[in-house]
Amino acid sequence: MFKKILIANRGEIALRIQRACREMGIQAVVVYSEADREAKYVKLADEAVCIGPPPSAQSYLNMPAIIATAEVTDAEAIHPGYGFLSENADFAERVEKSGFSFIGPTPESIRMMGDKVSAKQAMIKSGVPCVPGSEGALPEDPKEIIRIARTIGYPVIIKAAGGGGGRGMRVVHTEAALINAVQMTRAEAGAAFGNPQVYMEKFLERPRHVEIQVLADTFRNAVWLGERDCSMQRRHQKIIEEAPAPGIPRRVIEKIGDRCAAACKKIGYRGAGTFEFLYQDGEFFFIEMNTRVQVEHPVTELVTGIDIVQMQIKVAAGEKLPMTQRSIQMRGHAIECRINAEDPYKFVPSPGRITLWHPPGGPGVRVDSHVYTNYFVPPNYDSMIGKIICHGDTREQALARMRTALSETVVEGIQTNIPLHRELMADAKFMEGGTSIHYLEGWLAQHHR
Ligand code: MV4
Repeated sequence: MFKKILIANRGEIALRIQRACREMGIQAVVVYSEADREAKYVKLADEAVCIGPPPSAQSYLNMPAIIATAEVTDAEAIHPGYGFLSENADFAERVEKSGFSFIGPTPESIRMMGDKVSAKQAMIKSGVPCVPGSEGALPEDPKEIIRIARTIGYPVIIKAAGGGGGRGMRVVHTEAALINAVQMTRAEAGAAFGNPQVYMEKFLERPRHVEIQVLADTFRNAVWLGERDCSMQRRHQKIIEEAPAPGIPRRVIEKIGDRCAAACKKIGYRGAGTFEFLYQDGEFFFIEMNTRVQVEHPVTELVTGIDIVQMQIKVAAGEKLPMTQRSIQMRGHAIECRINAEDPYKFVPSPGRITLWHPPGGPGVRVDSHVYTNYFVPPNYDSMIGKIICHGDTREQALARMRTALSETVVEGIQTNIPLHRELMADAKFMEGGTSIHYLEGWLAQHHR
């Protein structure tokens, strides 16, 4: 096992990774920007090195500074967390070429999944069901494109191969609008991602976003750890996630989970990963794969009892996965509310000093946060300041615990989205379960315009 790991991230995930290290007896080195000097995880780390000014381009995205820090501190591995360099194949490659272990998949896997066309082709080959669409990238010939769209049937969606997470997409309802939409998406994709390739899919009108968590080791063992429903989102920013996904038959989930684990074995995947699906009318359709630990991993940890970050570290160190699929049992229900420093209804960021931080507690309540009373939320990064995750025997109990947790939570000095969460936890449709990816935006238009 590694003796020392460098954490190339900030905020709550930097603290989360540090806790995994501590439990495993591993020394933790953190890198931080000038804006994060007073962060708790910086004070708690075994070693901390300032790598640059507040803008991420000069700190958390500064590959030479991060790799140089690993060298001078004698770290053996680098954990990238989520965001920043976590899905950058070139970074993973440079880390490994410099003699360190990258705590994540191989650069080849990251590259394959970063290109949404090659990701989808790999999934089709591995038996994972995908949204009906073009076989690979769209050809140049407009006649061919029109023919493909007729075969799929309107509405269709044009997506950039280099996009993902909602960037570089266009919905097309009629043949008259098709060619222009393809050209526009190509031009934008070329400028934004340096890759003008686009592909076409049937546009699903009211899907849910349900994802499967996987873990794989370097011996071609792979398991899936259940699903998460992440449909409650606004502008591709998730705000509530839960496990299991309400109302989906277990046999349907089991079939898709087994396909995901089989795909990992087939492509030689290593580490933690997430298969993103759209779920509509009882069917799963693969859209993308994320090759990092995700913000919402705690809901899976609470229902499986498996520490996903520790597993990432173990398999990166060349250890075998300690569990088999049969040994994994799902227990109860977990819900996560992301706490953001922002106006709860206008979503304008609200950085500044937190004058009072009073987190919730009690049975089945977990708080993953790096903030404290007198902490200054810097304006330079994502507005998420923490997560409240509640577990219960049933969804109703998890929800009741979340309502209590939110009622106990006090954050003063900045605005947060806690009032929004309090309303949603008492919303009849949310309480019923199974709302689509469009629910929150419709709800906001109705309740807060
Ligand atoms: C789709 C879709 C409907 N049909 N693909 C948006 C983010 C990216 N991961 C894929 N996305 C979508 N792809 C087809 N064929 C609708 C979305 C989508 C969405 C997906 C997941 C979560 C939130 C979303 C919000 C708007 C659109």
